[in-house]
Amino acid sequence: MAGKRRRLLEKLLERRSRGRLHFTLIDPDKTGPVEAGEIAARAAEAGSDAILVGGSIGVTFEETDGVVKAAKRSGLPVILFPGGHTNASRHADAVLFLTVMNSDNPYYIVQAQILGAPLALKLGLEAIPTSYIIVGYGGAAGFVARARPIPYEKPELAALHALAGAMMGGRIIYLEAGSGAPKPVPPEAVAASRKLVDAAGYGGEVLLTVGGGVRTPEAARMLAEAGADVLVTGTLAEESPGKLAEVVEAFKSA
Ligand code: 1GP
Repeated sequence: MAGKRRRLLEKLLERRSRGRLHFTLIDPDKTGPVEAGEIAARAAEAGSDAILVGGSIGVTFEETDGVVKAAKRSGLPVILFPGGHTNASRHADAVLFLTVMNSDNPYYIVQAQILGAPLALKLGLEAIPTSYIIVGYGGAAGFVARARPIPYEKPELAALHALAGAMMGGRIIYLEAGSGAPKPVPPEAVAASRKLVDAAGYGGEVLLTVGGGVRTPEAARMLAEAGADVLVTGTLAEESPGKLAEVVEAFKSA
């Protein structure tokens, strides 16, 4: 039985049982509320299932609040994707309560969570346990979180992180290439993670999520075929909004 604390997660898992999901990421440091509202509306039209709000650098409370409120008007659930414990807003539905599995810095492994927990409680945010795994390029997220990114050509290492993430209670297992990555997480890393997580019996309980550098329907299709449950795109909605629907469709229909 889904408790109050797991409302959105249960809804997403239930929706996943009927088909793959797509999330659109908006960074409040780069995008103001007006544009965020437009992006979220376009994302809803394109078939996105949720809006993620967050960024690695320079995001203020006010910016987060403004973007979350604007994104809510799309009717989609809005989930915080925090770069640190201060990225919070009471207007969001939930927060990816994430640990950076391959960080060297205790702040990103457990301290941000300890400092963020009372904020999530006070603001009434559902905390979705998330195992965040940075692969290859890593972008600002990888640099700021002091990750040791998993090499592109080592899918078995990504899979071990994914399995450990599921065993540690992660419900979103998030393979991240970094925003603007020159190439996405390799499908081999997704496939190896899918195989191991399923073999260990976590299949229906976790959402294997992948993001960073996905710009084409072909890339989206390959990640779907490799076994991803959720695709996240950010840059696409800002830079080539016309392509967003195509990418979402390719991912969902593969
Ligand atoms: C979400 O960081 C990504 O996982 C977003 O990446 O901006 O490259 O789509 P893009």
